[in-house]
Amino acid sequence: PRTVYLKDYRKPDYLVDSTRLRFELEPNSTVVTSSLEIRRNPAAGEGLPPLRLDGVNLELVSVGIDGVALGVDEYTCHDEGLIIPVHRGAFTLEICNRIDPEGNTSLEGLYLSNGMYCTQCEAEGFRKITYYPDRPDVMSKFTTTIVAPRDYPVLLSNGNEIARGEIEGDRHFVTWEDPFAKPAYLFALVAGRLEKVEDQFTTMSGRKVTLQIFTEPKNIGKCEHAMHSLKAAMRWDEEVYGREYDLDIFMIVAVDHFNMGAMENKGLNIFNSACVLASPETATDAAFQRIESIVAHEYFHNWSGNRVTCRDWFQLSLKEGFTVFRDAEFSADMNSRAVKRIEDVSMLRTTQFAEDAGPMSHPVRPDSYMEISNFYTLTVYEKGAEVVRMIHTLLGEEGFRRGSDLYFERHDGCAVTCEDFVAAMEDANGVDLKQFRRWYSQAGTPLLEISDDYDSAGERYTLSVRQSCPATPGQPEKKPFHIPLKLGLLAGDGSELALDTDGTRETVLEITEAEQAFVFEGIPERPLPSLLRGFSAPVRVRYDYTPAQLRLLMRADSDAFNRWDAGQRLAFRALAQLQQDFRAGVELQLQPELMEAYRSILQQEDLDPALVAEMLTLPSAQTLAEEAEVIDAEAIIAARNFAEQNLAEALFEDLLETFRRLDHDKPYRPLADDIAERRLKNTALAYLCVTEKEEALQLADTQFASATNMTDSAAALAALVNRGDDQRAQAALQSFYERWKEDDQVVELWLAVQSSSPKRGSLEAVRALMAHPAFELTNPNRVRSVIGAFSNRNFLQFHQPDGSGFRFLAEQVIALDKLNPQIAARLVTPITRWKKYCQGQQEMMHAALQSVMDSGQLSADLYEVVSKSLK
Ligand code: HT7
Ligand code: ZN
Repeated sequence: PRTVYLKDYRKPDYLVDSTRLRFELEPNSTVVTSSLEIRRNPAAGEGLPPLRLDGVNLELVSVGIDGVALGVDEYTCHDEGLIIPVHRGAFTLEICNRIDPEGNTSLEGLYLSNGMYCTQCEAEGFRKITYYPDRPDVMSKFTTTIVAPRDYPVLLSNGNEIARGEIEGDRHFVTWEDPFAKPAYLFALVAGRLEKVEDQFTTMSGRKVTLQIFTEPKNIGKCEHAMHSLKAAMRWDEEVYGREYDLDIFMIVAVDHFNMGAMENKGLNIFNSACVLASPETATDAAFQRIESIVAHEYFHNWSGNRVTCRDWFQLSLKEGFTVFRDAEFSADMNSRAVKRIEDVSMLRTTQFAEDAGPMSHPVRPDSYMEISNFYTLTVYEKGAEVVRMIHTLLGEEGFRRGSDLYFERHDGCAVTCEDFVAAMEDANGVDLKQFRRWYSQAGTPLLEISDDYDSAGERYTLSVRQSCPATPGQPEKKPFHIPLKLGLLAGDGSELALDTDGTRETVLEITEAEQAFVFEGIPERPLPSLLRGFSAPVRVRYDYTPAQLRLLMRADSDAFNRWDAGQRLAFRALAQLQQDFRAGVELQLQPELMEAYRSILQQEDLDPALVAEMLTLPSAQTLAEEAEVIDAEAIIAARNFAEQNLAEALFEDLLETFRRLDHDKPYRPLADDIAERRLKNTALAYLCVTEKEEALQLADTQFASATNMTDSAAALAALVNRGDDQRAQAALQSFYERWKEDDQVVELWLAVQSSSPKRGSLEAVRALMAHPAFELTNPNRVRSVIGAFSNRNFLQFHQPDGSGFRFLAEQVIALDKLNPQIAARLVTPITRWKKYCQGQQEMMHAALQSVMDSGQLSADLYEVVSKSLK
């Protein structure tokens, strides 16, 4: 596969003013007819170069210009598209081609999911539908006619319905017109036997918008939460960003086969069923919250992505980073702000930091790619959102809003760059973000090494900061970043010291140099710094806290995020010591300070229970692996199990008390307070069951038998599967499956609970699950629930010392690549990190990865990831 470079970007030679499409749907031979009004792009230069259209896996039927058919020698058709000589500055191009939706297992372009036709065009899927300039800077007005047998009663596309009728025989048609010019990646089509729920939203200017959610009939009872989330998101975007919805109708469709979470097609969002369907009986609190945030995310794209789109795919973070930031703020406003931040940062530190330190490390705005689908990454999305958050921190709420207003006003209807976004922020606020732009171009996670000095005679406190950033592929040297470091200073009694004569108690230091010192005057005692509050920048911070200082921060910091973070630091240290002792063959012992710190968390009844739950949770094995210089999987597992076991034993009575206090019968509501209580109760239950005491397992049994919502039911199931005897676990698994086998989302949960279980998710068990009728290699949700859960969340079983887990993953990736290259390229990630492992593991992982490379012709997706990781 060839590499595409950002530096090679050229404006499109031709523009497409209007796109008329007609689909005659048939499972194996859908006929697509297009009529494109094309003209030379005056901004692209002189002359009339040939027109180049993208097209992949298409059967060309005919090509015509202005009503005249072209002979086969009048154009060139090759594997990746069509080349047509041009003789006029403006013309209408007519193309007819055939496609095979049923044979399309890649889930890109037009495909069938359980008999329903649907599309996925981002990033480059439209070229699998018809020949077209498939690039985001070609924006066109689409009119789409869908013709299908009458037993596909629902026919949807973007925009507003403008015509429908019957066609001789048993067919009918519907025509849709989208008044907004859009790139082809936002095109969508759906056809099927679907039902809908409908509601209405009145926008801030008083327009009425029809809201519809379509699903297969059996799922129609699972749409209420998504509809509620959609209306909340629409209101929030009006209030916080002044953004109003622009069409008369907004539709969501749930599909079972989908490569990602959802897609923001104009006026017709398509969702992975798992990210939209929920009912209290079938979905956990985590699923409810995920749905709320994804529904909002896709809706927010209507402005940050659709009205203002990307010039090219290198700018992907322009829409994704900004939209993730917007959805995170929305979720924070709807739920607990601190807990949302903790969840997002833990995920970032574990997974994005690992990506940034691995073979696929790339800047938020990558410089090159072989396959763009590989760049829908944690870096582009999550780190991209952190970059936007830093701008927000530097400019403040109002300054940021001024910047976003200017950005939307300036670029409405255009395809633009990350540079345009930053420039709007600068221009609206009269600031210079020149150095800040390095966050877009330099990869890697910066490290801040912080030390301090206190001069008691002068009451002067000096904080010295040194920043560095490790080399990443293609970027050996890094220039200093512009880093906002939010901080406060605590007195010995935990109170917040004033940082200046105005009595300010929190400030944002702007770090711009490789080494820099900040002086605070009038500080009456040696302070304890609370650094990087709210995780104000995506960096690592090294500061030599004593355990007593960490305990003080845990107890007294006014910044809830840093209270949690102090606890994590304490746990990291204890776990690092345990790993070291394990390797040295020394008897393991848990530091009593950690035990006491955890006990005191449980006793703070005034804290948000969800925050208590987060604070009680030890860093995951994956997080410990990310933090380690060299990963020794065995030592990590031994240390973490030992710590968890000891905490559970020592705090048994406190945990029991917490569980009982929160174990009350309340009707289910997916609201923040109730979610928080369930979270703490189930965290306590999981700990209690770690002891495998009969008393604890009986609590899980009782909860499992009597739960009236999936959060409690799934938590009890996981406790029984992960702990205790086999008979009990099997009985729970069996009854759960019998009850829920008709429900796709619950079956996926059932599969994942087993494959991620250190105790029950052995490789043998995972292979057995793959042979279960519920497993389907062509369904990405099933693949993620079994193979993904095993290799990403079952640290113990995946890292078996004989390397069997790595070989299994390689084998599955090879098989999947033939069906769905995007999923194969994502799934292979765990074995691409081989360089960080200790020697034995490293060799086995490398061999597994090499076996993928040697297995024959790989897709471009998989080839890119594997070849870069083998280097
Ligand atoms: N913008 C959407 C991206 C997406 C996607 C990308 C590649 C392959 C399949 C895909 N499905 C959806 C999702 C989003 O960020 O909103
Ligand atoms: Zn998005």
